[in-house]
Amino acid sequence: MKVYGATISPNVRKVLAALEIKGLEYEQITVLPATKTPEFLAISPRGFIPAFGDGDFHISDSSIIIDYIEGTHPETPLIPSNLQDRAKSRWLEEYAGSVLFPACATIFSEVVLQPNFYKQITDEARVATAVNETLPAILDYLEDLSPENGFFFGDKIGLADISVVSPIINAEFGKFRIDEARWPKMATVVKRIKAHPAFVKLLKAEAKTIAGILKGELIAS
Ligand SMILES: N[C@@H](CCC(=O)N[C@@H](CS)C(=O)NCC(=O)O)C(=O)O
Repeated sequence: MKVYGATISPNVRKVLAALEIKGLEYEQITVLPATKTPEFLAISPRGFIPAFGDGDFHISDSSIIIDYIEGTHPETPLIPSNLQDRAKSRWLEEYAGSVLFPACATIFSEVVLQPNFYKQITDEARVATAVNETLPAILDYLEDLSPENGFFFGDKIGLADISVVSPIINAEFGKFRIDEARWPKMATVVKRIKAHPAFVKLLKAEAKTIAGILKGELIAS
């Protein structure tokens, strides 16, 4: 299996985490966001990362890729079998992708990419809105859903956990921290998910990429 994308992207990280948790072998091929070559557009028509290949089969979008992987490799399931938990897990993935990800991506882009990679001035007002207005409302909602122990749906890491943590990691690269006094369950579950061996491995590899970006180098992986 092949995953096309840059590891520092939250949506690519989601797919890599799913493969790591399932213990599957894969090849990661570096493709930057908004790549519009004919070859890449053929497998990801919007030029978005991640894209994915399994033999001759190609598809894009992290949710759809993980759904495919879950179907082809059902061992170590990432989605609960109980139908109501399954629906809630998918909802959290959707919420993380459509609401949490844009807020976290704003922080990452403005604080990390703009000054270090694009050599542009950080738009502090955009960052302040994300940190002081957008994210608190999101974290209030997620705090209510966060478990006291274990993961979002039981004692095994799954799709909801991967989906929620991946964008937060990017906000943290932009120096955002979850206030443990205000969102204690959320802060704890995020730490627990990041301590899973799959995330430990991925974040170790990403540390090099982030160090490169901070030095203004091209994204290496
Ligand atoms: N719903 C998509 C979103 C993918 C996405 O937004 N990818 C970003 C990088 S994190 C991208 O490739 N952006 C390119 C662009 O905006 O042109 C997924 O979950 O895979």
